[in-house]
Amino acid sequence: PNWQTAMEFEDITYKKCNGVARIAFNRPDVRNAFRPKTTSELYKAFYDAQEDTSIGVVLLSGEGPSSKDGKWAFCSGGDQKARGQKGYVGEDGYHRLNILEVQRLIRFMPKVVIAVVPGWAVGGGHSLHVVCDMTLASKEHAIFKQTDADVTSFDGGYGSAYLAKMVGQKKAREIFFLGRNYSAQQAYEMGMVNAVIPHDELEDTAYQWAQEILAKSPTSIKMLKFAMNLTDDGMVGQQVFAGEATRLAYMTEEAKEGRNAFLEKRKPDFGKDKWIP
Ligand code: 1HA
Repeated sequence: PNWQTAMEFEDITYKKCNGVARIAFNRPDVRNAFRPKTTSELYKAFYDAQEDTSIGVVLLSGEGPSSKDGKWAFCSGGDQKARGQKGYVGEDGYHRLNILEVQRLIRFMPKVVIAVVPGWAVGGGHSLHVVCDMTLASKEHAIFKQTDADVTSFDGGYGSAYLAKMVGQKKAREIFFLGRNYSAQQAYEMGMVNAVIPHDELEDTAYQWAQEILAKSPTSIKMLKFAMNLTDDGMVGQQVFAGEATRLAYMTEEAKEGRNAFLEKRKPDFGKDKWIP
């Protein structure tokens, strides 16, 4: 793919090509840990991808390898050096947990987000792969690990509770309570990885998966994503799904009549035989 830079950032890269956006952490020397600057940039890139009508699939990955030791990372979670007394401190001095806003954008955006994991997916980085719609992992280098309980910065939302829906309660509790390393193959067998891909083919495979999705009907993909989210997201899930039902209703004759009648200050006439079974 002929990736073109979409926006310049410091902590991430953001590129686009043929309907696919690629957002990648770009702090390989700290295993792609995120600081508040990183999460703000992520939010801007994801929001741009959401609003761009030519984009249907977003790949989230990590640049690498590290210049220090050649190791790969997807993301190692919150930057522990940026952690103050009340949370992760931004350049403005405020303590933020805005990775959760990024998670919500990934979860609620009407496009498919694929985690492309070339190496470590740890702590809040592990939670990000969990919240993505699908995960592709490097056969040789991907390692999945939950350290939240080592550093007292725990994800009690999607990172844990949704993970349990994905891999089952016993496995999710093992992942969080023991914090062991799991290979791409083990993660695949647990049901939290869609495919284990040779490292050299990972990026091309992700692009290929994206192109397959892009050949589908956009409305179907969006409605299916929101349908599969619905029950786990409670009333918000219903709101997101129902919003799209409202949008479809706007496209009917009834909706036109309702709006026109109001604007023309008359009673609406929806017709006598429109109560379709
Ligand atoms: O869960 C949440 C949240 C939940 C709700 C709301 C907000 C949340 C916000 C954040 C989080 C979290 O992400 S909590 C979990 C935070 N992350 C960690 O505890 C992982 C820490 N890192 C590690 O365990 C390991 O580094 C590693 C398993 C990812 C990789 O190990 P490895 O290959 O042995 O490399 P290592 O030598 O440890 O690391 C390489 C360099 O990267 C080191 O720096 P150097 O000694 O070269 O100066 C290391 O300090 C740095 N580094 C790695 N991870 C982080 C990091 N520096 C800062 N923060 C990191 N997370």
